[in-house]
Amino acid sequence: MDAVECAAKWFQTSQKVAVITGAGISTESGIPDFRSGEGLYNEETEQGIPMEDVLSWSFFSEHPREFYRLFNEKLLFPDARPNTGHFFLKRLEDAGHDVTIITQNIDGLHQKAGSTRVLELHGNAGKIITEYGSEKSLDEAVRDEKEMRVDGEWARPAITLYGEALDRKVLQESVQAISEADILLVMGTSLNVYPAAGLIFEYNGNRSVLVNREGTPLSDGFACVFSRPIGEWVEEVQQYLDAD
Ligand code: CNA
Repeated sequence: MDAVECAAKWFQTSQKVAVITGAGISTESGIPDFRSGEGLYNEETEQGIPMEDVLSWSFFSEHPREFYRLFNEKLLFPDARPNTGHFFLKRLEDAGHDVTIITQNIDGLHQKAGSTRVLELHGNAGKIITEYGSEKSLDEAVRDEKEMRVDGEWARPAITLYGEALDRKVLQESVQAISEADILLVMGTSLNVYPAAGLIFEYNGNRSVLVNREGTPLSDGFACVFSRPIGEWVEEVQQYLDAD
């Protein structure tokens, strides 16, 4: 079935919607993803270290100055606004669906769009964690290129770095939402990063939809695949729903 028609039809008869999103849902807000042609992974530091290695625990602990410089420069987009894709998910919620968004993104744009149930697998770049474990807004931190501090306490960005474990509670809630979902919608992810990518196997139904510009290693397992920009898919699904 066509990936617009199948999704639109399934939304009409699905109460519980689980959505897995990745960096591709935010590119239309001007935030680069990692693996597209213009993505961040094609960039490297002045010393030739690829961005993927920069975002690791080992790089952070060994080169905090360089880490903070790149974090400030490449990962913070305080002015980015949600786009059609984020707002579409909020509209599903407004229409009465029970929507859980499981996101790999650290940009907070689902919340800015108004979605209320957002599980952040890799944390949030707009937050920090202090030395003694309290979570605060990044705005409260005094930061320079070398480090972050809040009220004298050392702090770090509240994001999961490569080499670090994901938050167990967030992971458990994600598994539960996906396993109970009537429909699984996956948007803007290359399905390359685990354990996030492996969450699709928790889905028990046959209403799975992938909306991603490029093919992924797991695309064949989806019932419907749309291989164009998310904005186009949303527009076409919306037209279908409005016409009904
Ligand atoms: P990725 O590996 O960069 O994949 C993104 C996918 O989205 C690619 O396959 C693209 O083809 C696709 N894509 C890009 N734009 C569009 C579009 N407009 N419509 C449809 N498809 C599109 O990113 P993943 O999320 O899969 O990788 C996981 C990493 C990326 C996570 O750890 C994130 O934290 C990290 N990341 C997050 C952000 C963010 O928060 N916005 C930005 C960059 C990287």
